Amino acid sequence: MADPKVPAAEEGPTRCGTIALMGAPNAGKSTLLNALVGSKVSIVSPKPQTTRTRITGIAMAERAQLIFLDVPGVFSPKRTMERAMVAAAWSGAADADVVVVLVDARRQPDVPGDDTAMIIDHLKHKNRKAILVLNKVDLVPRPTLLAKASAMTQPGSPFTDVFMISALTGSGVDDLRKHLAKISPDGPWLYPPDQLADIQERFLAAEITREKLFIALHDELPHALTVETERWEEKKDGSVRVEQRVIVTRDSQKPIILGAGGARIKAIGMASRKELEVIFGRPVHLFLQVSVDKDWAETPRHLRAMGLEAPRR
Ligand SMILES: Nc1nc2c(ncn2[C@@H]2O[C@H](COP(=O)(O)OP(=O)(O)OP(=O)(O)O)[C@@H](O)[C@H]2O)c(=O)[nH]1
Ligand SMILES: [Mg+2]
Repeated sequence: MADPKVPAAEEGPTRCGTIALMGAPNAGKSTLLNALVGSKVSIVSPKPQTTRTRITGIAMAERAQLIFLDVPGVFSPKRTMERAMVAAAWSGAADADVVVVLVDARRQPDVPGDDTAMIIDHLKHKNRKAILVLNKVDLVPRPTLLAKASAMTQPGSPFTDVFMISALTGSGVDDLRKHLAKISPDGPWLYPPDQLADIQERFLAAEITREKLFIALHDELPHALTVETERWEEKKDGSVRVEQRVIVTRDSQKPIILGAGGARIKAIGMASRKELEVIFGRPVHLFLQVSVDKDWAETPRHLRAMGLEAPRR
């Protein structure tokens, strides 16, 4: 039987909008995506540059289907993978009907050339309007927020509206979703109305393990690794056997990830498995291997596994 909460397309006119969630690294874009969709679709960590490719999450708001593109943060890229990440962020903006610029409200007033300023300059250059969303309001006193909102929406800014939210607590997220539904263009839904994401299971499973690694490891190590799902085997008993490889760039990084007697990789694997069982709703047998490939972040095959296009030289 159809879920009564899920609207049906034949009941009346429909709207469909694609919304890019842009912002500096660590602004809270993936936390916001998950809050808007109401489900864990994109990984989150306290480290900047967690999201490496475009992640699509879908939400229904009344008669509108909202297709959210969570993209990597915008920063000045140096390495090949970083350039591919920032290119994915700009292409998200190009493909969207609406651009939301998420700003960590604790951020100091605009320093020219910083990551958010780069996004604002890009929007101005493309003559595009956007919605400003000040995030992390749970950490900032209200007068500071108002001053920031006013400073960022002076004449000449690309912003048509300002929202103040906490993606973490959910404060203000409903109002933002309703507004986005209201301004979405008329059009048919592009996904079934009960679909929450457009991600392959194998990729999502690798992302969840990468999230646990990002949370457990420090300094540059998270940025030096990638995770790939190499085997995905459905078992007759309804469980799934997942084999993943963690690839690092240097021999010296391997023992850090393994930990004394393999304790760290075991804890990481257990945290990932537990979450995968919740996401996929069935038992998961997860096997992790660590190997070294100093060039993985420059190799098109590994970038593609992460959902990135290798940038042209
Ligand atoms: N206190 C507070 N923390 C938040 C809020 N939103 C996000 N965070 C935290 O900010 C950190 C970064 O969140 P992410 O959602 O990964 O940020 P992102 O913009 O997707 O980051 P990248 O993918 O690296 O570009 C995490 O530790 C979140 O828990 C918020 O509203 N309040
Ligand atoms: Mg992110």
